[in-house]
Amino acid sequence: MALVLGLDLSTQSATALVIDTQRGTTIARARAGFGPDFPDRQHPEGFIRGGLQGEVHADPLLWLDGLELALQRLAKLTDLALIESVSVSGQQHGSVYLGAGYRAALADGQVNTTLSQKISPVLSRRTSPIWMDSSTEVECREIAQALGGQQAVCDLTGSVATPRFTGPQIRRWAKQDPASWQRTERVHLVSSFFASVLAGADVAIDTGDGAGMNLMDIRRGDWSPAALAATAPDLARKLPPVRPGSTVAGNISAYFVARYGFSPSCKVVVGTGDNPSSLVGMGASRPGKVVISLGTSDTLFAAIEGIRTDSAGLGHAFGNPMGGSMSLVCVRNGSLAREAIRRECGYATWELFAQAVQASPAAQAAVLPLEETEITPRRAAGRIAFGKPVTKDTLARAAVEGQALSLRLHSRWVGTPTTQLLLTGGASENPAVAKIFADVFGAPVYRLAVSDSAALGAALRAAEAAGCGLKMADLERIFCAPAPGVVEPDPSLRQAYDHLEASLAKALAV
Ligand code: XUL
Repeated sequence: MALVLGLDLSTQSATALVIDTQRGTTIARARAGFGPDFPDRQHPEGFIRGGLQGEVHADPLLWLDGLELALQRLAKLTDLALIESVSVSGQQHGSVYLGAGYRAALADGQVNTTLSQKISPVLSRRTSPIWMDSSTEVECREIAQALGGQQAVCDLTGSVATPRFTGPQIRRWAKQDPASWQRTERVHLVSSFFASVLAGADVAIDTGDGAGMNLMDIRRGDWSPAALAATAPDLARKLPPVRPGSTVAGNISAYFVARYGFSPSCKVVVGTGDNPSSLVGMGASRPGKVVISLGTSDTLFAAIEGIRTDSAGLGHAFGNPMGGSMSLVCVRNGSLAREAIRRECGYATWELFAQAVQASPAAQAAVLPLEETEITPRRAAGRIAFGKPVTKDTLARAAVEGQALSLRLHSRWVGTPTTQLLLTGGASENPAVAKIFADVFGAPVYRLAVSDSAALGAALRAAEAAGCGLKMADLERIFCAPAPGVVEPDPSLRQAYDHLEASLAKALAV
């Protein structure tokens, strides 16, 4: 047996996935939902809405408690002493702020206090801004101005200054609360924070997640002194270093050995963001496949040769944890919007939703359901209808078609035709949704046999980096084989969807 563990700290849950690289099998999976498993904490969705000017934060102590619950559940399913290496996938852009004493808190191996009890006293900021936060328009403008305009920021960091990105978030807080900023000794991303917790010491940020900060020089794969200076005072000292995604950070900390029975020789590999991690977990870390992940946010991403950036400023270039770079398009109104439509239409289950979609005619009417302020395209909450009028009976189909068409339109800049689509995330299991994506993109849709691609990506990176003896290409072949049942596109719909995409572009005037 050669077991490795992948952890995914996402917006709504902590997932732990154990695979056996010798036998090529999944051994165990455990999850803790930040909302449902911790009702007393009163964050039913796992994050805190309704902050000032579009602030959306989360409680990092709840994340830590979620990790412990997922590990407790995992320990009932498999012997954690057999795990040889572990790595982390984390929701991107979210940041954790630590002050005096944080190194000792990370290293504290005592089991009489939990992780959240150890970390609570050393947080210099009680809550963590997350990717849903849109409060930093002003800071984005200031950063862009200091760096010579948005095009210059995009060329340097791979993205224009973007409200949810960590640099603008840091700037806003450093301006709001300079005293607490001064007391802050370390800023971590979600992925590097959890890798640090696991290792009991500061762990670097990888080039995949580091690129989601507007702070890293995308070509050099290291912090850009100019971007740091444009963001906040003293930032260089407060950030961990940047390292490639294949770096082994050290061994697991004494806490995890004593509390969960891990072996002291278990290796911790640097973490990465959930999208770069899914790129690996979907078997798409080399160019050729396009991945669409239908989760809280919907994202489209693909490994790319060289570096390409979106001059419209909506798409992003990130580091690929396996080397090179990846493109990313992120839509905020993903599963929460689909859920709102399902409730509004009165379909009690997703099966009924799927039946309604299948019963409506394709490529006629479409609507972009924006329950919240959207980032791609940048629009206030509301509905953008295009094509024929939408009725209550056609709304479910129209909404999914609208989402798919918007992703197609906003990923044109990537420049490579989609010949194979890999679909992941909760909604990808819905046959009606998968069929719409096949038809809209005009490409066959494959789904992965393992549903937790971000956690799987973390496990595969942990395996390769810690020397399991297999190369990533072999690991992908073994673990990322698509589930049986390809969903073929209907070529007769091609023209109708071309027209609908043109109508959407017109409605958005892009
Ligand atoms: C990507 C993004 C989201 C988060 C949460 O830029 O903001 O996909 O990573 O999943």
